This record gives sequence, C-alpha cells and structure tokens, in this order.
Amino acid sequence: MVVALALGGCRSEVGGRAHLGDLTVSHAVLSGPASSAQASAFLVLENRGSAPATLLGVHSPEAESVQLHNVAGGRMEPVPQIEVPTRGHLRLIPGQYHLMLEGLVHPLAIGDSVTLELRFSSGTVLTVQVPVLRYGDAVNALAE
Ligand SMILES: [Cu+2]
Repeated sequence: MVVALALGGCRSEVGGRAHLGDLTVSHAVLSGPASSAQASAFLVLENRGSAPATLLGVHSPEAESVQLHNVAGGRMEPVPQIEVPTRGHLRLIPGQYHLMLEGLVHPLAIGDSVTLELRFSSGTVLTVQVPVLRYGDAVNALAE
C-alpha cells in the first residue's frame, strides 16, 4: 500500500511537498551548504482555487527571519507578498522569486532538512520539509 502510494506521485521528486485545501507546495529545496548568514530556498506553488492566493510570509525555526525576494535588474530585493494566480502555479526559482533565510541558527550541510511554514492570505499555513541540496542538484530538482 505504501509503495503503491509512493509510486503514484512524482517518482523522481526530490524536493519537499505539502498540500492543504487548494494550495500545494512542491519541489521545495534549499541551496547549500550555507553559512550562518543566509540561504536561498526555491519551490513551486500551485493554486487550484477560484481566487488568487497570496503568500504573505514564511517562518522557519531554523532562521531568524525568512524574506520573500524577487530579482529585478539583476539585484535581489524584498517584496511584501507573492501572488499565486487562480488555477495556476508560480515557480520560485533562481533569478526570479525566491525565499531568503536570514540569520540561520546553525550552518546547513548537504543532506540537512529545514522546516518552512508558508502563510497565505486565506489563513492557510503550509508546512513543508525542505532538503538542503547542492545548487546544481537543487536546480535539477526544480526542473523535475
Ligand atoms: Cu534573495
């Protein structure tokens, strides 16, 4: 039974996945190794609902804060929120929207796992376990 369920999903998916109601997070990965200063996380958000879903903030017990970032003109900048379109998805990937963990409570090694809690305007909170991968492996995981 367990094996059948595992094979029913995306077999090769490495990144973290969670869903609640109309919202799904998948392919969640963190690029490492990372010092105690900061680390970037990437993921895919899917909204099956009939209204836009707005990501308002992210919390991690492994970081002092998690910022929503976008890249504009080649530079990262914080953004107040990220909207996931109705019946659509949004990819947070290198060079575009991403999450920035600031003030890590300890350095992150390859193979570690970090908890992220994604808070949406609807009140939904998605909690996902995010593996720490080398940058190239993280990019590959996002492309699966
Ligand atoms: Cu950033």
